[in-house]
Amino acid sequence: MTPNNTKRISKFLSLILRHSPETINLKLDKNGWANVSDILSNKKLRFSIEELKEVVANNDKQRFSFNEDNTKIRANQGHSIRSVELDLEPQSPPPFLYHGTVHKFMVDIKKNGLQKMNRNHVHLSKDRETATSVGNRRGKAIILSIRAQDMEKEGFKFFLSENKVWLTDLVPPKFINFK
Ligand code: HQG
Repeated sequence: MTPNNTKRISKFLSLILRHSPETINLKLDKNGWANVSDILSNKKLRFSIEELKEVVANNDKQRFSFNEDNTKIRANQGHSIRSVELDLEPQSPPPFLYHGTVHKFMVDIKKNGLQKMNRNHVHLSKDRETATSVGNRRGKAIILSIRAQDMEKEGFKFFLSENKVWLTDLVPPKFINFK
């Protein structure tokens, strides 16, 4: 498969598994799983099971997972569909986690903390490098460090997605080191 084809399928999967399954009349269960057969029979973008497996295996951020017998697939994180519940166990975070953002959001973040915005969680990275590439999607990255363990001590829950993105519901400003 060409890199272009791989990217097209990956973007299509993000669309239908994270945001708009209705685009192809796809049904997700409450944990975000879809039937592989329903995806393969869609009319918008045709690909084979072999191509789908290749995209999932080689995806740069490991965005998607199959169930044990490869009959179901879901996105590991990044959903905007409010009804999808990933059903992850809370995990203890490291002392610090990182979030890459850009200047234009800083006034709001200082006032309201990190919010989920359109997604189901605030996404945090375990290292500055990853946070930098997340922030750079939107301009010149500003990296915020988050006192994650202190948050946990105050009762905030953290989840680690299958592809190692840290997820939480809200980061109040008092846990963010702005400089
Ligand atoms: C910002 C990608 C104003 C926040 C990445 C971010 C990640 C606020 C944007 C994953 C705010 C939301 C998620 C507030 C947060 N006021 N702006 N109070 N709180 N923001 O895309 O973390 O390629 O939903 O800083 O790698 O950028 O899609 O979140 O800039 O893992 O797989 O609002 O998406 O992965 O943007 O990225 P997003 P994100 P994929």
